[in-house]
Amino acid sequence: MRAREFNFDGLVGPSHNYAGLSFGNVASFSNVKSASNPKLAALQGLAKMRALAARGFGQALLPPQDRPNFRLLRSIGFTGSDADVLAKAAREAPVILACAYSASPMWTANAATVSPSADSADGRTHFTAANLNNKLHRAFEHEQSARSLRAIFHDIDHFAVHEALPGTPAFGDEGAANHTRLCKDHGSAAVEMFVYGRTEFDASASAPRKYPARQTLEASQAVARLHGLSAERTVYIQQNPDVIDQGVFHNDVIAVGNGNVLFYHDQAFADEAGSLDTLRRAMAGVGAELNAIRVDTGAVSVADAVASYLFNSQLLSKDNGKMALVIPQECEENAAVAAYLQGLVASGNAIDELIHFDLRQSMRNGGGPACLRLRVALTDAEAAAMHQGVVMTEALYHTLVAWVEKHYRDRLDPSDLADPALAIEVHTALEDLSRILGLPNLYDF
Ligand code: SUG
Repeated sequence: MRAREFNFDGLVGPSHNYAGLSFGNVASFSNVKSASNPKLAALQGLAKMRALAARGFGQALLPPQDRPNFRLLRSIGFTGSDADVLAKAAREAPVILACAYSASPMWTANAATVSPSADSADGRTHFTAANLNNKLHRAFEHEQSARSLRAIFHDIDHFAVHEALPGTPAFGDEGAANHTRLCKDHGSAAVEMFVYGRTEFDASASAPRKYPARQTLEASQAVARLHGLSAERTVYIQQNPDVIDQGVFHNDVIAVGNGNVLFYHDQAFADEAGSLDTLRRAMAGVGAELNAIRVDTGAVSVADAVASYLFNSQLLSKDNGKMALVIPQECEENAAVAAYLQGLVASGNAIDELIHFDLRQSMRNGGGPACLRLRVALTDAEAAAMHQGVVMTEALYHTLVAWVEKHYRDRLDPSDLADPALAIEVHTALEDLSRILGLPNLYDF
């Protein structure tokens, strides 16, 4: 069946800030406590959505989440009015206050894992909200992620939204950031490739030593089971623990796939040859031939890949049968990466175009173009069955720009998180947003 891929970009929330919360994510750690610009961050994200929608790519958005998370703050003993809670948390536990305020749901590649109807046993599109249990500031996102997905994909004849896996280390799940579909075209059955960083119940398996491996094999297997994927079309690949220790905290920082193309760094996987071989054999079963575009360390080092986010790009299928690579501006500014990309586009292989965006505000927290989007391949009937108010149009773009201009600050310093007015501003903005998107029950407030 014909299907079209929609990218659901995370609309950056009004509390976007740099709190250095993600150990193992180089950018997050490097920019800790610098001032952020939430307004600019949201506008940069909207500009990307608008441009890709204007090009005819399926584009929609996922809304930001309510912040601060008062439930979290109250559950750990902060009491009194909202203002009291904020004042006490700012004084006694400023890092936890930053966690409660994080705008991290903007990185929707981590919202869920998605298996389109062509891949699942019951012919529905399946979503499993990711528990993100490796980081406190992300570990409570899944409740609203599941709620938002259910609000948008409410038709249970077409869609199934699963709750997050149990939030325990054995089931560390980071969603689509470690998941790729490889297929002939978006509407046909695909090989679903799950990349994991460690195995909970195999003490002999290798694992990173310095930074955490956020995704476990056990979590990937559980998601595949929930989605009713067939064993022959499901492949589990171990990420190279050494690159996790160099700042590759998700597979989408070192590899990206689309259609039959896997664009990857030669150090991405623990066993490169074995992984490709497994993929090739599984893909033969769906009548697709793997086009592996390998980037050698000699051309782009792991450090350059992490600094430029070359692989945290979007690979988008175009009508001419080729693909565009959507990259952050940092790729153009890195000499090795820029030279590599020139050669790639000239090579006559699948990627014939580069589209770059200034996403600096998100990048400074380790979030590039691919982090900012959740892919959902939908048939025409499924696309018609989802809530239409989140689909990016020129009109929605302008409405949201005006909404951002009205509600967002253009500077947030770490100390601003103690300002009780900020909590009220965020709340007011989200009330307004749920009306704009036509989703009155989007939030639990
Ligand atoms: O989980 N950064 C996010 C970036 C997520 C990127 N997503 C993908 N690669 N798909 C993370 O590390 C930083 C927040 C802070 O430090 O304030 C943060 O959460």
